[in-house]
Amino acid sequence: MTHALLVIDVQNDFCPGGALAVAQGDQVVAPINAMMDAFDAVILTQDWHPAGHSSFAGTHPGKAPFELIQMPYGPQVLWPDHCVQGTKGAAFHPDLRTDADLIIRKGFRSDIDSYSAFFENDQSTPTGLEGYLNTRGITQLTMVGLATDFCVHFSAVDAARLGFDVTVRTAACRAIDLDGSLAAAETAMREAGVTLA
Ligand code: VGL
Ligand code: ZN
Repeated sequence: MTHALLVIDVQNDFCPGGALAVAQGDQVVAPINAMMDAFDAVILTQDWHPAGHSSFAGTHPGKAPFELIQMPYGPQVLWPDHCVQGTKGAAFHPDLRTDADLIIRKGFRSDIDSYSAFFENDQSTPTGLEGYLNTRGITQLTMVGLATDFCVHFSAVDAARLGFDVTVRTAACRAIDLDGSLAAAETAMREAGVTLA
């Protein structure tokens, strides 16, 4: 059994002072760092958008952050512009250990967002992570990071559907919690067979 820790989007823009700050987002850093040595592999994800990304409210004149729009692939929340490639906001929190095996970037296509570390928001364009995990014989995944109700949630559900044994360690996650999104995410994860611990 090969067990990986998947650390989702622990980046400056999701921490206090960042463009899309998650309350207490920085508080996940210490517990995540302390967990890393217990795993066979550590993988970090990095939200990595080009300027003018279609998920940014600033890209849509007259639209405000957190409004919902319809994209060809379905509904999309508009976010404050965040995690622009190469900026300080896109960098990992300065205290996060980055001695990981793999860093996988997502959200780099202008016209599609990617919450999940496995598939973009059309639920069909792969990031390549599944192949990496399978090639390395990784069958168990523990997930931590930001945000519980978006990128952790969609990554966990996709991983469970792909047949991985998935646990989300909620003490090392924090949520955006938009209109009940945290409760909905917890229900969806449990229904997909994810263990919340
Ligand atoms: C995320 C919204 C937009 C996340 C990323 O990491 O949960 N949320 N981009
Ligand atoms: Zn994003």
